[in-house]
Amino acid sequence: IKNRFYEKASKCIGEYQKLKTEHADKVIANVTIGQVMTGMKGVPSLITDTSKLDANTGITFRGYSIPELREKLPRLDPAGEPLPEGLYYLMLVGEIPEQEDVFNISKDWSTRSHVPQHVFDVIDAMPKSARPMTQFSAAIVAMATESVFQKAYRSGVNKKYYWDFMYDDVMNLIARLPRIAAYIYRRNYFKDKHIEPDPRLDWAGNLAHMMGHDSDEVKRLMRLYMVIHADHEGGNVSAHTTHLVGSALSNPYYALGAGMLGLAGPLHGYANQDVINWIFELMNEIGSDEPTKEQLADYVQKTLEAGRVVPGYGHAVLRVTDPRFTAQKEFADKYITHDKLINTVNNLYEVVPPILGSVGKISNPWPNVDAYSGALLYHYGIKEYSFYTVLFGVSRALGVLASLVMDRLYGLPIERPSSYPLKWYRDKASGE
Ligand code: AMX
Repeated sequence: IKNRFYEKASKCIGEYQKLKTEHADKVIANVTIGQVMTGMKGVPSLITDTSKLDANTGITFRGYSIPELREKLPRLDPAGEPLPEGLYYLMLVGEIPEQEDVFNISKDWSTRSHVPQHVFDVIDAMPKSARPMTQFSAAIVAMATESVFQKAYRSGVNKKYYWDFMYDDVMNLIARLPRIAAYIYRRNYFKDKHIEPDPRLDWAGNLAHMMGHDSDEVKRLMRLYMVIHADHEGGNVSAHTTHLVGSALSNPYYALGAGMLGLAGPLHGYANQDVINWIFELMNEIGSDEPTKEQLADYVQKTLEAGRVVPGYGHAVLRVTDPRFTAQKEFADKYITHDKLINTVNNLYEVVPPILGSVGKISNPWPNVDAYSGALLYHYGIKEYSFYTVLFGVSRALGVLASLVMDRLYGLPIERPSSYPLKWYRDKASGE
């Protein structure tokens, strides 16, 4: 895969250089004060090849939508879900892999999956009350002792080989994340009764196994979960942070650690636990685990009146129901017959959008990925929802780290946009 990646991606180095030198003055967009004041939305300023988000059709990975990926990517069992190893290959190389390529990545990651003892020691040094994302990001940063990229840089390696060392770091890091995540899970919720990896299992299957959820059903869900959360183009907080920190030539352990801390925020990845928390809060307040649509509507209104957001709804780019939500709903419709939490999530899908739509200022009233994921995990017995963002993080690493290898191959520079005092914008607005 490394050779195939280089063969394909190195062709783009010339293209990048040509754009940089021959077309540097070409204007591609105007920036408005509105864009600056609303989080730089829609300002084209990043290069990300792994995936692209369209406001009206959702995410595509190298041109393939989620339904297409669920059909085309290799899987273990014809009726099952695709293996995330295949998605990683697609993001990196740009082609749908063969079954053999995917098994090779599984084997490669399995051989690279040993986590150094000091990383577990760092986790164990924290109180169990430390949030799982605090433990997860600290463990990732602690693993920077292993960085071959950092060693190579310090020994003076030529910059044209950076990508090669980055590639190895990234493969090691991805291989070890399931072990770290499962360790935190078993530490926090199962009294430190840890489970060793099974080298015969695939990457996502092994994560479910090490968490102590060994059924085929959970492994199937975990594969779907790891595929749909892997990437969402370059501008979201976790992807952009990883890219930005990497642009200073920080090692990928630092870059991903920083990205994960961004993912931990409630407007981003924390929303997946917030949704479940909010649903239990509403069931508790209403006094029923099967609230009616009227009761749900009242509670949504109450949430808005309290100046809170309705978690799992809205998006910075999307203007339709998130296809990642739809993929999970289809999964639930296929495999789950009656579950009160899932029923409530489905009822909220009917109730919430018209209410948010009527507020006026909310750009997108439709559900995002986080509106469904927690209910599925909960149904299959992964009930510790304060852990859910870690699962999002394990998956998100696939996309942001594939991009980081490409960043170093293209030789992207340190990122450094300009900032001005508020007065400067005020002066611009009044034409001064
Ligand atoms: N509930 C209530 N209000 C909402 C809302 C929601 N679900 N979504 C947006 N709004 C509000 C915003 O808070 C903002 O209010 P303000 O003007 O008073 O500050 C206003 O509507 C305009 O915001 P926007 O342009 O529609 O959205 P945005 O691009 O600024 O933010 C997002 C996008 C996702 C942060 C926002 O929709 C939100 O907070 N959603 C709930 C949290 C959530 O589900 N996050 C997960 C997103 C997916 C992910 O990254 N995992």
